[in-house]
Amino acid sequence: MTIAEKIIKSHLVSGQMARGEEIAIKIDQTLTQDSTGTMAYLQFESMGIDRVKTKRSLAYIDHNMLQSGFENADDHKYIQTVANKYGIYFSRPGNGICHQVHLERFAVPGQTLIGSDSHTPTCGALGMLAIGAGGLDVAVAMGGGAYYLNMPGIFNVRLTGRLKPFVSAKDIILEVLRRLTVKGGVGLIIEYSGDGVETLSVPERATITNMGAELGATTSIFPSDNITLEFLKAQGREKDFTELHADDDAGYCQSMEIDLSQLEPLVACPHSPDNVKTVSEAGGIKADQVCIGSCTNSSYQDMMKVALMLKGKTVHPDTSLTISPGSRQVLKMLAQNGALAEIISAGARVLESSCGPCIGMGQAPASNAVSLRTFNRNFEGRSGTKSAKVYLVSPETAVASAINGRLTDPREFGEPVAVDKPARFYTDDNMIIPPAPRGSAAEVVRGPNIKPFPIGTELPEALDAPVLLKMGDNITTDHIMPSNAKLLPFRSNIPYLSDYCLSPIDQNFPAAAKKSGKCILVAGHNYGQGSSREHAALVPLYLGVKAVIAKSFARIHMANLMNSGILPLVFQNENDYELIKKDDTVSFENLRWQVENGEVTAVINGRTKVQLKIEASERYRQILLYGGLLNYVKAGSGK
Ligand code: MIC
Ligand code: SF4
Repeated sequence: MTIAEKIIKSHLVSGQMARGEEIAIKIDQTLTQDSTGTMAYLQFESMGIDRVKTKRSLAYIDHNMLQSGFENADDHKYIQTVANKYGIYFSRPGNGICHQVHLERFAVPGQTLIGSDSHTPTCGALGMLAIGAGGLDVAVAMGGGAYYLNMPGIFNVRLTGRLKPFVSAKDIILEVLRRLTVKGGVGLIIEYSGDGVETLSVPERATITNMGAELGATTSIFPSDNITLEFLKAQGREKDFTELHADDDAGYCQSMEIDLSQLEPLVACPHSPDNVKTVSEAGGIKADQVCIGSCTNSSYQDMMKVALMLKGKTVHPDTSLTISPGSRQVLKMLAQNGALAEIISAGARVLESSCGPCIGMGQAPASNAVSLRTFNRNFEGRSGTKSAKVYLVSPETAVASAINGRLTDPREFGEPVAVDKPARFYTDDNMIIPPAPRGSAAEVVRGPNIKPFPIGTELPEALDAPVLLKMGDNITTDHIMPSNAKLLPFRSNIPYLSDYCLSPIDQNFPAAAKKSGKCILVAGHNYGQGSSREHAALVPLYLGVKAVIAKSFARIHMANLMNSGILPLVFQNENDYELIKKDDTVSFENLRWQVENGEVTAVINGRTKVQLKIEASERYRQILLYGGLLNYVKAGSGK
């Protein structure tokens, strides 16, 4: 068996472990962050369960850190008090980015984790089966419900050789993205093996598993070996260690090999993480801004490399350099050993340990600016500036470029820097607040920004609605429900967000949808890639979107649509995409029966028939009949 199969087998609640079959697995741990957490906890509360039933559940505050009004602070208070009441550990603002802190302090090899954030697979670096999901799926798991997914294929990436100086883990995952594209991982778990694995530290492995999300993969996973043990020991957690390897005769659905010694520094060019070139091919583009941090590249080792490269240098006068260490553990260690002083002396702008510029919470670049970032997503407009061009690079490339003021191959930089793995990390969990003991009185505080969320209604027998938008391939959840410093404070306020839904594609869509009261969306391939935000389903639900007809869907978004009771319909014949135009009327008859059977006929303008299908299990088709997962669970079907 592969590593992933071993973990799935030991957690299997129902189903056959055959590729594509629906399986249900028991979840050991959950995590939420604040921008998806408020919805997840509101949904959890509405399920009427008195305490979480997982081994460990964590609520992090790391996204909405700019408190420019009362809204974010209200959300923090709500999450802190709800966590306290229901048995959830609370990681305070300032303690760090959820994935980095979870890797340091909580991830356990061989266990399962789901998180309401698409980069939850980061903890796969420690041999954990870690999956990103919508908030409602996480709420159900907190309540002790299993997590349902289609058994993925297991794709083997064999790493051989050793990285050359100035080439780093980021370049490995950019190479995987170059080869597989942002759709290449759909329906797959990416499992790493080969002697190259032993040359990579846990934080390096985490950069790779983190950005596996950009492949559309269900998750990515590394073996749990001596390197894992060493890391856990240094975190004072050796008791959490179990060894995990694939069997020699493990069967993979596909495989590919990467010789690490052949790699060179790479860059993902605008506006997609798979638009990968070598740094030298991309040329010496002028860099207006360089941002180092995010859940992809903000570990102690990354930051130490950055500090050593910056030592004695000054940032180029035309370039702004920001640095956000991934956790308080990292920041404190940099402060203690003097590295922070080097970073400050070089002229970097040091931000707090949080997502920051990665989710457009500050540091929006200037008009038409080029921003080089060590992050994982460079979708258009995500930085907060629509005309900005974001390039994704390694920390080494980022520093070399910040000093030169233009995209620079770090191998031109001078002597390579070496960072030792710390024998002992600074481990003080005093910013993690344990929940109130069972049975004690605990009050949940709800500020005025916390608004009720929409709930779907039973699927009707017949439906007709206009097509208000026709879109192309690879529409991201950043298009569907944009996030930036102005909108993130309203993640608990669906009515407010609804005025911005799909606005990067058509500014008039929200008003048109409200006027029409019901509508249908049409899209190409990979609709809903990117973030796990269920706002990209809840807001359309609020606006009356009844169905999305697409060539294909991204995994988490499709689950979020179904959980909200919105039909995700796939063309049986891709070319039929041409038969539907904006403003056409689409009608369905006998809809409940058709959805139950997974095949749906749509009639366009009362004339043309288009054959569609629902690529989901029988259980999900039932959920659609109920008008969403919450109704289904409340009806007693949801275990
Ligand atoms: C992201 O990177 O897009 C986010 C913000 O972390 C999201 C979650 C969200 O939209 O709140 C994610 O990746 O799931
Ligand atoms: Fe935060 Fe960015 Fe990571 Fe999302 S991708 S969790 S916004 S650091």
